[in-house]
Amino acid sequence: MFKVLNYINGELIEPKAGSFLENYNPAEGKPYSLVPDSDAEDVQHAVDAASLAFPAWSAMPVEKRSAILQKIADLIDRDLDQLALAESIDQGKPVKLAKVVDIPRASANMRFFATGAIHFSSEAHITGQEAINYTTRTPVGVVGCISPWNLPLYLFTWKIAPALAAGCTVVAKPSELTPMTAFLFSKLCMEAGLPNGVLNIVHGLGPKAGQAIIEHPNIVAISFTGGTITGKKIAATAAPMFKKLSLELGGKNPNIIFADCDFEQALHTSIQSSFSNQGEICLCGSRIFVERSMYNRFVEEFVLRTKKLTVGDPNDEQTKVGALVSEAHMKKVLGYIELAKQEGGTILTGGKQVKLNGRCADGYFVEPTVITDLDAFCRTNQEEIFGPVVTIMPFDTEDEVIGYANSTGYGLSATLWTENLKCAHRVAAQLKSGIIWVNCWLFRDLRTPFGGMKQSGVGREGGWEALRFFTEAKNVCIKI
Ligand code: TXE
Repeated sequence: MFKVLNYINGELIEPKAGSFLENYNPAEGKPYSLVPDSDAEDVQHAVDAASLAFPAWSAMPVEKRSAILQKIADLIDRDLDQLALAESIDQGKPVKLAKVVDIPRASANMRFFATGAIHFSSEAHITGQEAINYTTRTPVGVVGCISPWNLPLYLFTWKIAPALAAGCTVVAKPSELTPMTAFLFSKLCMEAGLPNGVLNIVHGLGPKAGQAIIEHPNIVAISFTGGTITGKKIAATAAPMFKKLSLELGGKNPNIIFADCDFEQALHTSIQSSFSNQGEICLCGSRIFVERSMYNRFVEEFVLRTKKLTVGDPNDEQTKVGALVSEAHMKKVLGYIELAKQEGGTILTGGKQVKLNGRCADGYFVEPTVITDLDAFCRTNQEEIFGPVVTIMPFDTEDEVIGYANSTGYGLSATLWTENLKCAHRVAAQLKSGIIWVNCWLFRDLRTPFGGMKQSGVGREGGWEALRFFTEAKNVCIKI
């Protein structure tokens, strides 16, 4: 079977212990490749390589660093079709989605931070007639980047691009469930002439290879995206070691629809924000709140359109909903649908596993599911499901819906639909979420800070925030 390899010190190599895990194609429910089951020894090798590479990479003129990273972006664009297919086979998403979202956003990440670093500047503060302060920002050193399985190359590059652009060297671990695009990416790095040891990709399990990265004393900063429970473990290990931490965790995002909205636009986008990538995006709006005067109309249309979404083979152009990432995850999602029933929910459409024919007969497909008649505080509406499952609830007043929206432990994103400008500003100001989208969803400007409040994480990624995270500030104060 095809073997994914680690990328350490510029070479593609097997893990030292020679052990591999099976990598599944979730649309077929079968293993299709092997992925290294790396351990602390492999991580040590990667840290050694990254430490050795750090002085030259951090001292390299930023324009030269930038040119290498931009070359990688060009190569991602060149290999768009191959990367999109690989991402789909690993993750279960429709190839078409990977082609228009995941892979283009991955090359955009590389290009944005590569060029951003050229314009990154530090500050000076003049203290009246008394002193001049200037701040230097230098790359922190060897950093760890750990990424999840839902948007594999997109989130992998989201972490490593600012780190590399800032002048850090990196030990990275993609999710063991979706290693293929990171493996292909390592080949692109070699082709682009990235110096040996600057980026090291160690594949393997979270509690083994991932934990070894978190615990390693020479890794001084950790950027992690994944589940909130994993985030807690990482913080518990890294905080007492005084590592810099950026944690981008789960969400249970409200999608608030006021009766004065542009109905068609709200409906169309809400279908996307509910079911894109099988609902496996931390920014999906999984709790829809609709103003009561429009509730019945919205629910009726929403269910009609949900029923039209084709669940199918990710290779098929018509497919809108592909496979969930793993059998375990599918069981978790189906378990939440059962919980919703026990809590008194009504399943208006969906609710079951989908059995397809042909090559996808054993795949992990779940019907897009719409649930009503639940209150905002039940477990179904408080816990992250991370699948093609949404609940819809009515509300009467602004204060009431703000209360519902803010009632979970999460605070990643929120979406608002209204044509009333004052209402939009008023409600946005009161929502406890890191991003509020008004009359849109998943719109991205890479210059903006990105991250969550409450249990959705700490730190902000994106723009200068990310470049700052990977640098250390020093202030020099000169008395005049
Ligand atoms: O992710 P994990 P899981 C949510 C979603 C999902 C839940 C759990 O609700 O159902 O999290 O998903 C690595 N030290 N999100 O368990 O484990 C792991 O190998 C270091 C939201 O599959 O958090 C992988 O590379 N690393 C999310 C990465 O962490 C460890 C996206 C994420 O996996 C580790 C994914 C450890 N001890 C899931 N344990 C989002 N915010 O987008 C695991 N890992």
